[in-house]
Formats: sequence, structure tokens, C-alpha cells
Amino acid sequence: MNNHWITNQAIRARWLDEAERLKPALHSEAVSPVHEARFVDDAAAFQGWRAAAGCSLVDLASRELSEGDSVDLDFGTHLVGSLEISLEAATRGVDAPVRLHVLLGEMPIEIAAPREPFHSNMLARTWLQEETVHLDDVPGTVALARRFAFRFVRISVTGLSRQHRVRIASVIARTSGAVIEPVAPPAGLTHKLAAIDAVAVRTLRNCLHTVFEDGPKRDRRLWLGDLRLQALANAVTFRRFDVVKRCLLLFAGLARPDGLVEACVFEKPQPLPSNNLMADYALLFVPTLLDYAVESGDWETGRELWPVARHQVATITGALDAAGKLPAGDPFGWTFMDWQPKLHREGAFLGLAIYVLREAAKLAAKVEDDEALSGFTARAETLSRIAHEQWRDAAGNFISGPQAQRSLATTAWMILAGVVQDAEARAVLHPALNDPAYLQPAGPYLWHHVVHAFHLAGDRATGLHLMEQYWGKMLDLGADTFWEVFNPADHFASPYENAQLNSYCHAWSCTPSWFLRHPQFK
Ligand code: RAM
Repeated sequence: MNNHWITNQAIRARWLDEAERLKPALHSEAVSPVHEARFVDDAAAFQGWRAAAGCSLVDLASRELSEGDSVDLDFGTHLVGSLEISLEAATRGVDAPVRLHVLLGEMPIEIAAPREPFHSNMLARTWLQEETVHLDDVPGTVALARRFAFRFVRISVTGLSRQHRVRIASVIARTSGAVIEPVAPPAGLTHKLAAIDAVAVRTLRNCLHTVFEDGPKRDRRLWLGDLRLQALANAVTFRRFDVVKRCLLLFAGLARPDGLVEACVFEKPQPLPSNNLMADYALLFVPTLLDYAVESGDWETGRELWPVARHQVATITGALDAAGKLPAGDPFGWTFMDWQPKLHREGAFLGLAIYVLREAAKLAAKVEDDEALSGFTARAETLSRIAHEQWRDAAGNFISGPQAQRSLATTAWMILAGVVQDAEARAVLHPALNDPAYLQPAGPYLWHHVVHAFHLAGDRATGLHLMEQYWGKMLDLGADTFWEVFNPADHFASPYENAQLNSYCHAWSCTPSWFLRHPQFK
């Protein structure tokens, strides 16, 4: 197969131009808060804070604020957009500019808990949403021009003439997101599953802007692993296939000089590669392209981008050694799989590689690349045999690493890879779920793959039950949109060592909608 796309700048420029042409129009609505918020320190609430309803907006508009006062607002649900604040004078002739400090949060902890001292092992404090603005004249309106993701807002008067007072006349959120058609709830679901679906759809909706963002608060960026799951849910909800195509073209057009696709690309100020390579995400370009072509019927793009997909599989799975391991030194970047720090990733990665080879073979068959079809099929079979023979303990459980670590990650991916099937798959999955010796996932991204593995193993009931337990627990704890990270046993779990930095509308957690809506799971 010809790999001239890798060095041919004209082809790349054409893909990026097409991506630009597909940039979706944005839609905006004006939304008012529902009432004042009162944050209650409550050990029984998620992360120790409960947002109780304070006074009505009418009562709030009559409250007089001096320097040092603040007001907390609740918009009632998760929003993405900018904010406009209008002040009135409570005393005649406010004679100096007014300074407001505004905190915005998706969750109570972002507002109610102190932000200092700031600590994170990897992320900047500037992800915490806040702004200082001035009004030179009162009455007047000030707009916070940046886009935020929030339900809660604290407005503090941090500068005002001593003898004067102001009132907050109105606060308006101007939402922002790609135009979508509203989707009807699926028929026949229990109350709980219908509620999970609605929150999952809102999660996807609030991440859908000019690309599928991972989260509208952070990183507000296009990541391949996230895109793949969003695209699954999109196919059974908004069906904005044009945006999926745009995202695939961005990854293809911005691939590295060696042809491997970045794990993440920047969209603004103009499309840019991020310099972040991940072996698992690069491979996931393949199923994302296959699913896109199958669901949208756009095989022209399937064909056009096939060389990019083929290059990822050929390069990365071609480098696996006789034991099914990647060479030392991370030549293909880091491997993610999940945020679980204790996870030994090799076993799960081998499962993912086999899964991707099989998906690549399906794509090869569709685009009539016979050489790739036979090559990738044979490679999948060889690696699958290796996994079956060398990556299990005496009892048949899948293991990874020198300590023979057992984990749901390794088990689920070996099932997605088809290394074991049906009764044999169920026999290894059930203990993985119930035995404390198995390392559990750290977040919804891996839980998605576990739920999928149960469906593939022919146990849809357990898959649905898991969804009810895990995503349903977020719902019980007050989720308006599903979260980036959730550990039912540790509400402060954060890969960044700071729960205020976690994203609480994170697209990779939107896939309950896929399981609940796609005909293949009926
Ligand atoms: C996080 C992002 C994203 C994920 C990567 C690996 O920072 O939020 O969701 O794909 O890391």
C-alpha cells in the first residue's frame, strides 16, 4: 500500500481544508439561574458538599451588596457558555468602578471548598474557572467573554466605593454548542435506565462543539480515545457524522512525520499537533474510522483514510514481539488504558492490539485491500494464540506482568479481542468482577470496556446491571452530566491529585446511551 500521504503535504492540506469546511455552526440560548445556592457542609454528600436551594431570584435581586459580600447561584443543571452580569446601584451615584470576582464550577466542591493551597501533580491552576471583571458605570452589564462549563457561580464584590452598595439585577448564561436535533428517549427503559440515558445524552451534548471535546471544562480538546466512544453514542443520538468526519480528518492531516496519529490535537487558534503520542490511542483510529463508515455509510472517507488506519496497525502491532509485547522504551509513546496507576498495562494492550487487528481486517475487506485483510487476520490469530497460551495462569485467568497481575482491564480487553468467547469468556469475566484480587478500573473509560465485554460474552444482563450500579451511583450522587473519574469508594479520586480539577462532564462517560440504544444490543 502506498504511504505517500505521510509526506505529501498537498494531501494533508486537502484533509485539513475539508475538516475546516466541516466545522459546525454553534447555537446559543439564554439561561437564567434557578435560585440562590447555599453550600452545606455535609459528610453524607458527594465530596462533602451539598447545594441546597437558597432564596428566589426575585429576593436575590433586592439584596444590597457591599464590598466583601458575595452571592452563590445555581443554574439547576450543567451548562457550557459565557456569562453576563448586570448590576444596579442600591445607593445613588456609585462613584468608582466596581470589581467582581467570579468563580464558576461544575460541582459544589469547586466553589465551596478553598482553592488554596493549590496542588496538582500535572495540571495548571488556570484550569480552575474564575475571572475578575470591572464595571466602570452602574447600572451596567459586564460580559465574561470566555467559555466556561458550570452549574454553580459565586459572584463576589471585591472592589466598591466604601459608602456604596449594589444589587445584582440579573445573571444570564449564554450557552454554546454545536447545533443538534433533540433526541427522543428510548422506549421501554426502567426509570433508572431512562435517567442514566438522559444524563449520558446531556454529557455528549455538552461536549459537542466545533469538535468532540473530551470535557468542556478541561481539556476542551480532541482526544482519540474519547472521540471513539463519543462517536459510538453520537451514531445513536445526534448523528452529527460530519463532526466525526471532521475529527478524523484533523487527526489524519496532523499525523506526525512518521505517519503515526497524535493522541490529541489542538484546534485553536489553528489546527496543530499536540506532540503527544499514545500507542493505544493511535491504534484506536482504526475502529473509529470503521464505525464511522459503517454508521454513516460514507465509505468514500473510509477508503480515503484507510491508508492512515492501515499504517497505525501495521507499524504498532508489527512491532509486538513473540510474546506479544511492545519493545522497551515506549517507541510509540505511552499506553493509557485507564487512569488506574497500579495497572500493569501490557496484557490489556495486547488485547486492544488484537481487537484493532480484527477491526482493521473488517475495514480492509470493505475497501478491498486483500493483502491487508489476510495479513491482519493472520496476525490477529497468531497474537490471539499467544494470549491464550502465555497470558493466563493455571486457572485460566488472564494475567499481566511479573507479578501475574489480574485486572478487569486485561480480562475485558482479552474478551473484546475475542481471545476467549461465550461460556469461556463469562467464566473469566465473572470472577474478575467479584474477586477483590482483581484490580478494578479507575474510571468510566475502562468501565465502558468492561460493560462491552459482558455484552460480547453474551451476558447483557450483567452489563446493564453494572451500568445501573456505576453510572447510576453518579446519578444518585447528583450528576447532571457524567464524570471523567469516579471511584465509588473514594469521592476525591483524581489523577491530578486535586478533585477540583477533575472534569465533571466528560464525554467518555456518555456510552450508556450506546448500550441502551444501539440495535446490536437489543
Ligand atoms: C485526559 C483527558 C482525556 C484523556 C487523556 C488521556 O487529560 O481529559 O479525556 O483521553 O487525558
